[in-house]
Amino acid sequence: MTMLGVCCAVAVGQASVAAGPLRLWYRAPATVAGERETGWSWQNSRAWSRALPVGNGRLGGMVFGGVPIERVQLNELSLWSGWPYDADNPDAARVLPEIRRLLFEGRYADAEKLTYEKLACKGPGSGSGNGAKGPYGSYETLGDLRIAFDGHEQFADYRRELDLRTGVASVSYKVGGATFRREVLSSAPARALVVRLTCDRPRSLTFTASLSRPECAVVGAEAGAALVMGGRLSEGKGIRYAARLQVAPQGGKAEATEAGVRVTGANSVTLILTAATDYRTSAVPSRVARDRAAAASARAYSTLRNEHIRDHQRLFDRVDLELPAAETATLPTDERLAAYASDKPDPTLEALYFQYGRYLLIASSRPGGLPANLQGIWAESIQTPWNGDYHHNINDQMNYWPAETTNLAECHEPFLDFIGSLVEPGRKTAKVQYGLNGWVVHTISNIWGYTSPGEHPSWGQFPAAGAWLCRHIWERYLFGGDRRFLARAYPTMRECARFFLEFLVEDPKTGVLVTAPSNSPENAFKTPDGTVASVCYGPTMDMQILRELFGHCIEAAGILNTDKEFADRLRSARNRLSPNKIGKDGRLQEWIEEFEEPEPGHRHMSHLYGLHPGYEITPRGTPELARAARASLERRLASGGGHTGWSRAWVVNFWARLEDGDQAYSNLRALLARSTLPNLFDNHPPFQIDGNFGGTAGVAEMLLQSHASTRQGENGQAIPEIALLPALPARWPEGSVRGLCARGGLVVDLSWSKGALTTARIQAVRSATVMLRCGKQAVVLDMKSGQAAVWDGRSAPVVGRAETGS
Ligand code: FUC
Repeated sequence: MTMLGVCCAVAVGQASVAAGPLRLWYRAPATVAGERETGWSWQNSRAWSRALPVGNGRLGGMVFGGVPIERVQLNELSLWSGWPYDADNPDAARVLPEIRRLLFEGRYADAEKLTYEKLACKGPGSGSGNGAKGPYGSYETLGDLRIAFDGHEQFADYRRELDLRTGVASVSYKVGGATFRREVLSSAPARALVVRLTCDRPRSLTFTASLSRPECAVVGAEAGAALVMGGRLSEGKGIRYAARLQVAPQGGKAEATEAGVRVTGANSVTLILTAATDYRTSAVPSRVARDRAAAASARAYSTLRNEHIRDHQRLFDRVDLELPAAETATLPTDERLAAYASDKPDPTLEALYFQYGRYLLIASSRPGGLPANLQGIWAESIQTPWNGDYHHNINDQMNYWPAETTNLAECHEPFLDFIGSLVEPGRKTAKVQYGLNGWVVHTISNIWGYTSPGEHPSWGQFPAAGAWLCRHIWERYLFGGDRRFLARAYPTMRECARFFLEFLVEDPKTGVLVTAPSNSPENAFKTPDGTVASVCYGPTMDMQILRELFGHCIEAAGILNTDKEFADRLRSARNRLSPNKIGKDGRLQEWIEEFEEPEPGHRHMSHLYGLHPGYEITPRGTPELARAARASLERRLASGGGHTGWSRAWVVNFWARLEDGDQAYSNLRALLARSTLPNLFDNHPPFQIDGNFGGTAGVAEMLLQSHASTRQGENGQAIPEIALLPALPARWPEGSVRGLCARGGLVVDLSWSKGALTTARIQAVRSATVMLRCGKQAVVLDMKSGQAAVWDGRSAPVVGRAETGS
């Protein structure tokens, strides 16, 4: 190992060769003959799974590219039915000791029965994922913009695409020798969705544009070729919303009636769509939509387009990934995916999928907004599957796995804000449900501050959810190093830890501290008397999560120079938490006892949390546990695990952390081949966006890791380890990546050839001492803020002043 100082200037920012085309494209519109639109259904239509998403973090559009009728299905991220309601159960705290006694006596079925009767939420909860008409509510479609073109029944030379580099969806086709072109974008700076229609033959654009929604919608026409749609959800008790369409033709005429805006004989047309709700604001939605439309309409389309692209590229262009091209790379995306599923290699499709996850995060999660939900911001019907809510037992956390590592820290913010917003309702839930201080949230939340347990304890009694969410605060701090952010967010972590200090209870048999009652998401076990139960105490995942939360709080208190006594209490509780256990068969145990599993291939692999996203199990730091985690993973997969999209994506991350690139790769392949829809949306089924984000995170994890540390020197100082290409698969012998982020404030560019690192460039945004690791080689670098290092994985690295820009 070598310790290096500054010796020269190092050029950075020139690692990547030209990037491959980052486009999804198709030869046919996203329509399926004879299929009815869903309106209310839990499923998305097949056509919708072919449409292409645009979004500005708030306003989403699914572009079908239809001819003669274009349909852009619309969403606004705060458009939820339901309302805030008190679901905390006043009976719960009283029965808590009894439930615990039953659990500790091994009477799991009885404990579960009592939990169902007395500890579950009051009222309908999430309505088993059918909450649209109840208080829990559902994320809902905003409706549809339709553009019906006159005389376009016959068309030729059709193509539609989504360009990930610009965030512009486009459609082109010919009718009778004239070429028609559409572009659709959702602009963050303009806060509007914009459709641009052109034709190379003058006065050829004649169409009717209309707005509709399956329910709760009144549509009216206004002067200036505008349509306004609005209403109030939940039978007049819920949210108010408005959408506005403003149509500006160049040449020709436009006139609005309730049936739509009729445009005749235009040369080109710009349609501006804006929307707003009164969620947490007193502003009137129709006025907000009108003001935004007025501001956007005052700008030329070319200006709107340029501003949108600049804004999008500021985020998107931070990362490039180059992988070997394949023959099928030139095919339309649906055909390419089909070829891939029939075993054709296509690494650039994997790179496209990686970048698509980044695209989707940029389009669905922007500062000031709500976080990306189960479907990001794209949902076709009134009753979105699982209410399109926030599930905190894997799903919304997975949404944000790629945020920091793939250089999109800003996109993490809505999630961090959302976590903070749970503290107040969660404090009440802690008091009512358990009679305790601090705050708690369970498996699910809506936008109304729902923190109570779910209606079925088998999945809904997961009190460690908030502690899992808190790791995102700590991760933000590790990547960003912003002490002020930590000071602001620390109380959320501390109050969460406070709850657990009080909630933890001693297992009378062993004296360890455990959570009770809880579940190991959403798995079941066979109790000693043969019945199947889910409610348990001290599941491995809870213990891993709490070791982490307490550790992070202790560190944060040290950094902020506060709460010394509290940190001491956390330290002693942490040491008493039930440890990871390895079962007789060599697997990591999921529960405190070695139970038989009725479903050994269960999609959740919660006890592997310590391997990923946690840090406590690493191949070099805890080899025995890493072997046990591997054995658990192998058994899960051999029994059919990884069958939902997000589950498969998690498996990619597990293998990456186990530094097995080929296994990570074959599961990435399975994710694309078996759990991906024609528009590259993840297919749970149905569509659920977590798998997209988990897949993107998995690819980043294969190329760069920064969660582990090595102890060095006489006093065993922990040095963060930056692992370069820790899980590079044989199928990616050549390649390069630019702009990935490592904890500690490092930005990393890598290129490799014949499966070996050729150059790594590491820029330090903050001063840091780190160990670079590549295979068996390791060097310690002492880097100052603004410096860069170049290393080939063999010789001594060169550290110098970073010369950014090539
Ligand atoms: C979790 C998972 C399900 C689904 C739901 C939205 O509860 O167990 O598979 O993803 O969230």
